[in-house]
Amino acid sequence: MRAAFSLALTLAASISTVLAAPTPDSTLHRRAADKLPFFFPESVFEAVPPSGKASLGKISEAQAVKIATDFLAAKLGIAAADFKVANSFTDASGTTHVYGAQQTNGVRIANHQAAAHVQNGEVVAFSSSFGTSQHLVKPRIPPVYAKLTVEQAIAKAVKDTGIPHFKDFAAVSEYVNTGSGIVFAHKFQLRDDAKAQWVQVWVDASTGAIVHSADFVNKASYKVVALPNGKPTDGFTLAANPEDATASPSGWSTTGTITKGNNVDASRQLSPAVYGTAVNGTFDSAWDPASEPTTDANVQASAVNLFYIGNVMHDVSYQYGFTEAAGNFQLDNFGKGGKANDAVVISVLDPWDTDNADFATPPDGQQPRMNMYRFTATTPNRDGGLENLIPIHEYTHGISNRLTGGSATGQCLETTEAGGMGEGWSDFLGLVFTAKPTDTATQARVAGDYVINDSRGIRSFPYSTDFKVNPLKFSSLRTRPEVHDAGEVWVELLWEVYWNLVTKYGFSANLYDAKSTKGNIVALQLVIGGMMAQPCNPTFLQARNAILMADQTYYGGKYKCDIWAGFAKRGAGVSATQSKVDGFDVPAECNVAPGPSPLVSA
Ligand SMILES: *[C@@H]1O[C@H](CO)[C@@H](O)[C@H](O)[C@H]1NC(C)=O
Ligand SMILES: *[C@@H]1O[C@H](CO)[C@@H](O)[C@H](O)[C@H]1NC(C)=O
Ligand SMILES: [Ca+2]
Ligand SMILES: [Ca+2]
Ligand SMILES: [Zn+2]
Repeated sequence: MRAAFSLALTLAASISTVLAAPTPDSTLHRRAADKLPFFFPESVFEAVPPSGKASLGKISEAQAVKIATDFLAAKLGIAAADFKVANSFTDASGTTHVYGAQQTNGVRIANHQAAAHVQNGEVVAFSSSFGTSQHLVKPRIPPVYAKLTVEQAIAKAVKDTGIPHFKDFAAVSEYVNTGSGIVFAHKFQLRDDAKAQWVQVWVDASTGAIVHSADFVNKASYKVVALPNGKPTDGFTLAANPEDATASPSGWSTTGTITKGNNVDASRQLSPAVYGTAVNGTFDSAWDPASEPTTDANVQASAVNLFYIGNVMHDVSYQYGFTEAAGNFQLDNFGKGGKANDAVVISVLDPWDTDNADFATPPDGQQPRMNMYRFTATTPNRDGGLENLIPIHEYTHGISNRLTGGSATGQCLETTEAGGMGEGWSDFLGLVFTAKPTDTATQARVAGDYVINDSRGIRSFPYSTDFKVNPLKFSSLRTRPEVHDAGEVWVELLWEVYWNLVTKYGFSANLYDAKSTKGNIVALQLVIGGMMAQPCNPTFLQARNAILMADQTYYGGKYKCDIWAGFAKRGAGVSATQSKVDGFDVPAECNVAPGPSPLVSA
């Protein structure tokens, strides 16, 4: 379904946001920079001039692979059987790319890599890290002989590095060129999720020394409106190495140079597409508030910020159960279940609309699309992609749509109440992700105030547990048939629950730690857990009950009365009815301190 952020410009209250000063708090991960040996012989890369006799007939990929391997064997002075193809594919131009490595005695030499590229039946270019005239020394290749077993090598490497063995990857024995000769080695992986370290090592099978390594964790920094900040006017700061190794084991950017990766593909969709770019691992940006959003520098700032927000949403929601198997958004699922090939496409400053944003969520395995538009209330215009609550709102549509009724169907938030909650969850996560430790329950939290340059924002009321700031109750649904209007009611119900939990159990700035028992973390887990349990097209009261069920399954019912009290304060208590009659009561066992009605009407 397609869900829009929408401008509901019914402004009833005039309360300004009270924003806390930006805090230096960080939810980022830092990893020990272990310096492991790495050696890779210098590669040569050569174009091969066309012979002028190229066949124009179409050849099969298998034929192209044979042409490539025959060429490489001749060029590198090895038998064709001593080049082992690792993978090949044919691109849209009809060029077949063939990649592989040297092997001897049936054993691969890990860092003797070569590739050839075939078009019209001819090699047009090749590269190699061994065997050419520029690789002066032809190293002696020792026999296949291991003094140490794989187990002994693993034990030694774990002890030397302090990183646990990663058992999902079976050990393989390979030759490796160390720069001072070729050794026979055992190859395996070490991984420490908690510290976000994941390396592949080659251990000399005679000496037990680590002789070569590959670091799978990409290091990159992003100059963005770093969460929990919400607006470009809060400033752009460098989020250093924010990628979560559990949720994103191959990192965020596939190449490390553009805003395209396993979870998110963020570009301005011109032809060719304009991606945010990185130099030396830094996705820098120089946002200029005095220029239109479409200048090169401002498009870069937007693409980088949207790539960051989309990936944070992926990584954080993963901790709460929006995983591959649950139907999340990834290009590659690493064999962990669910359907792949559905990274979120983010259209930066999409030209087709203004003053809005939207997110289309097809079933698992099909790519969702987030369109971010320009807002036109000001000169220069403003970019929705820079007010973090807006892309968080949009991404959350993806989460709620996939999780409700299962990931195979995208038709479970269609009725007014269900669609309203869809909008509500989206604003709610926007508030949760931009919450600061100094926030208070009665503070007015506003959505969309930056993009329209109006401190009242785009909803009817600011969100607050104070009835004088936000008077909405369950029964308000009767007069709020539009989904965003209905959604505001749902946010208020959730916001009361959230603050009951935060007031009692505290606040954690680290949203990645889903096991924490701090109130905001518990609230997020209950809400996401509820999405998984609720029926297709739930009513408000059914969704409330699903949250109570999630409390039972995740926490053994620990927060039951905090949840009931929150819903009951705004009329969705025990005796609330489907015809939207308020009920301000909680179950008898939660009535520890009977007092006046909790409703203080404004
Ligand atoms: C990138 O790194 C190289 C090598 O360290 C350096 O020469 C270059 O100036 C750097 N570029 C930027 C933009 O930082
Ligand atoms: C935003 O609103 C303020 C206060 O109304 C006004 O002074 C300012 O010029 C506006 N900014 C833009 C860019 O329109
Ligand atoms: Ca998926
Ligand atoms: Ca669904
Ligand atoms: Zn929406």
